[in-house]
Amino acid sequence: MRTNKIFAALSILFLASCGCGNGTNNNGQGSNTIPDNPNPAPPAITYSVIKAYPHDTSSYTEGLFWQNNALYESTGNYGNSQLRRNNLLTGQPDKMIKLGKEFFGEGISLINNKLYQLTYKEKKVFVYDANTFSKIKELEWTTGEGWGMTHNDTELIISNGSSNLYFVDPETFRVKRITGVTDNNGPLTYLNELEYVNGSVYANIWQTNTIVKIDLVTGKVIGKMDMAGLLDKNGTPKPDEWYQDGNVLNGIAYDATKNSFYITGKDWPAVFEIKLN
Ligand SMILES: [Ca+2]
Repeated sequence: MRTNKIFAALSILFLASCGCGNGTNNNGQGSNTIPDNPNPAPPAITYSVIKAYPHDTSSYTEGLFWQNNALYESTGNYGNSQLRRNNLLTGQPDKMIKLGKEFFGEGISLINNKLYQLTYKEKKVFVYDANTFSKIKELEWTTGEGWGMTHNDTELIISNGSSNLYFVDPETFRVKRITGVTDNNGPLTYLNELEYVNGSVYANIWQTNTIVKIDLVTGKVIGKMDMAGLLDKNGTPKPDEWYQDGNVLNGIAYDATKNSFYITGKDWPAVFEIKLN
């Protein structure tokens, strides 16, 4: 018995000295130590609004990009999902097709003269001829939901509501690699509409007024754009309830010729041309 008591006493001493109990912080550092922040908050990216263009207020924007002097748009909601090629000046499409009412349109991208359109929960990806909008084939997206899409030189880049970006072979739709996106608070979820520009991806964060710039090598957020009040400041104010109904910021397109971005949201009355400062 004496041996056991000594052993128990030594055990308590050991636990107290090594700090193995539940009261110790996880990084093994003393509670009075303030560690250097290895991942500071990303810097703000400021912008200037150049011009406002009309946007169809029945377009629940889920995908947006600029190419061939037109604004390509995918819209969501069951029964009102479309693929559109819009005239920037009028907001109206010169080409448009409607999806079946059982499909909710999501991200779009154009690569190798083919247009790809994700669907939200239906796991279908529609592939169209970029000129005629005639459907070439259907593919499957089974890695969660379909949210945003853009592309680099050879790969489609897809978001699904998580903190990951998926790099996908356009022909096979196989996921080639995954990049986890983090900011100073850790993994950044709800990455939504995407836009690839010169090695970075800009992403809308769902249900916020924030667009982040992501370094695709590290997955780190390297800049943050605060788009709060964009409609209000530019003459089309909306009450808070309107945004709470889901009409949130969502839609980033990049026009390399002008070095401008076009920014809109779900059912918004305007598309804003902005330039980064
Ligand atoms: Ca986009």
